[in-house]
Amino acid sequence: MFGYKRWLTAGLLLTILTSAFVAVAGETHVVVAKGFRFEPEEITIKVGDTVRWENQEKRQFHSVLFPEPGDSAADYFFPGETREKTFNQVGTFPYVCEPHYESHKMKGVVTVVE
Ligand SMILES: [Cu+2]
Repeated sequence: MFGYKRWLTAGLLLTILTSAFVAVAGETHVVVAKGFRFEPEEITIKVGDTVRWENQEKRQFHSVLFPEPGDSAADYFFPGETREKTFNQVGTFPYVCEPHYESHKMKGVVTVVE
């Protein structure tokens, strides 16, 4: 007779638990690429957070290159485009804009804490 109430309660609990899980899944932090700089150049985030690089130039491409296998030096992103990376380990992770490191010292660092 009250079966549906249990079902609704279960659904409500599931919704709450799912919301909690999403909340701990991590935040997204924006770093802007503009004027041959990353802004902010240094960012501190928590484990599980994501950094999203947004190219806000008028007509200049950039890249986000971490010194690790799998990152392509030629992965340029253009005005209006973004790149994202999720960090699941504590540490300090420097990166460069590969085509503009020599000429403009275009670089940044992501610090990941517990
Ligand atoms: Cu660049």
